[in-house]
Amino acid sequence: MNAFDTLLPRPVSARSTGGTCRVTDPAALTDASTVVIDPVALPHPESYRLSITPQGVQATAGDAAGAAHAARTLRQLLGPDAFRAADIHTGEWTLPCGEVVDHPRFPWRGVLLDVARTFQPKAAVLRFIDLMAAHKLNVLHLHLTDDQGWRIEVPAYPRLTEVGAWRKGSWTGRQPDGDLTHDGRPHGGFYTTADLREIVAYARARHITVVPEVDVPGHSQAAIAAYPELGASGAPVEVWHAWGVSEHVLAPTDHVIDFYTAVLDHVLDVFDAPVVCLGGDEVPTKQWQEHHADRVAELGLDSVDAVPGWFLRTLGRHLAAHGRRTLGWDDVMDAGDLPPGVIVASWRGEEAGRAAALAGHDVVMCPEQHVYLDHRQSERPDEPIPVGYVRTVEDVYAYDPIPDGLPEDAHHRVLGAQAQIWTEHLDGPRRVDYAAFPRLAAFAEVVWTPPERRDPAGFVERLAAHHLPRLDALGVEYRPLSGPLPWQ
Ligand code: TNX
Repeated sequence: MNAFDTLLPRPVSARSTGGTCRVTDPAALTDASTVVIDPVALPHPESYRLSITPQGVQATAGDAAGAAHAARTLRQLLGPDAFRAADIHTGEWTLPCGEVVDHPRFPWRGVLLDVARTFQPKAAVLRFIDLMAAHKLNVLHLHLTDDQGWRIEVPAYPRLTEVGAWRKGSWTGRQPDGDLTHDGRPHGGFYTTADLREIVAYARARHITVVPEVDVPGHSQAAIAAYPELGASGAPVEVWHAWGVSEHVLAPTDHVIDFYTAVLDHVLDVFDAPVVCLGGDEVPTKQWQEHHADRVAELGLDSVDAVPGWFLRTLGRHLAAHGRRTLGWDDVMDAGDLPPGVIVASWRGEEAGRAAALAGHDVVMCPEQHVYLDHRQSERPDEPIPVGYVRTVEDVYAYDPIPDGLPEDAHHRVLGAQAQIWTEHLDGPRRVDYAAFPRLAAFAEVVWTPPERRDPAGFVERLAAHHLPRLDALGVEYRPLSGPLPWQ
């Protein structure tokens, strides 16, 4: 194995030329501002080239993101000590001599972090952004609202966070192990506008786009708890403390559209992403049947099943008027009549992604069978988070984002893939580490490395020998590949 084969994700091409290069100032070397930008020589987005000789390092990049990737690769080549927060390295810093030519396979290399079910403190989000950057991931999808919590401060509607950011829990004290249906603990938290601007700027400086999600018209009970007139039943509700899908959905009224339009105006002011996620997943229709049948007819909709599509089109038009695209979970395909610019997040398997791509939609592949990192990592009875499909690090590595059978002329519709970290059962940053790593390292290679360079056996070897020591140095509490598991 040559030294460059220890890199995650694996580069397009890398070869060792033997010998080493002495490094006097590793901090200067891993600073992207020292990389020469040459888009003519390196036209592919996010590309870079490294030439390391005993005389020194020549780093060239096609653009600023490529320069950041070059610096990240050099940091990996310096060894695990380069990932510590302070320099405790003894002896010389050296790099292996050789050549690297590299660029990513997909432009959307995403991770969803669910900060609604379990609030992740701002410092944890910033740390997570650094970890994403080290793995050359570039989209952070923040799931900011749900039945169990509203996490964005919206100055015009203070109750969204005064009320909607806090849930009581079903009893006081720690949730007993084994109860996977309720959150027993009181829980809450939210990001102020300044916090969110800071998160966006911090990510931007690392070439990571933060895609905000405001989930409508289901997964909205926390908003309804804050402002009951938003709800389809009109009844007062609490922020939900059960897991699953609440039947409390938004009312299909002009008032609700006006309210969410104002919320989105604030979101557009804070987030600079070209894409905003409006959710659209898992919407129970019972309350519309009971309370809004006349309104549904007045809107010219065939049935209550068409209401989620109406929300998405109406709010999506507002986003489009401000130059932003709508992302929606694949349930939005069911209602038909999906505007062409909508990007589909294919989560219920690969079929929706294939159908959406064939219908001319851009898609982000998020299949729960492959890339839901909240799902369990083994059949072991002591596996601490025993939900969902078993997905090992090897399973994640074996995933390919191009859906089976998608004709080649539609491949360009697949923008990339996204790993999901839902947090019903991840009660804080330590459990997020456990669920995310090292599976996210496998995922990073899936979305970066060309399929012909993928190598399952070599991946596990590189992971164990070289990448886990980097994660150790970073203080990441990943799931060990073998041996005792934490939280037993
Ligand atoms: C399905 S994926 C959900 C989430 C849950 C997740 C748990 C999607 C659009 N909806 O609300 O958190 O399963 O794995």
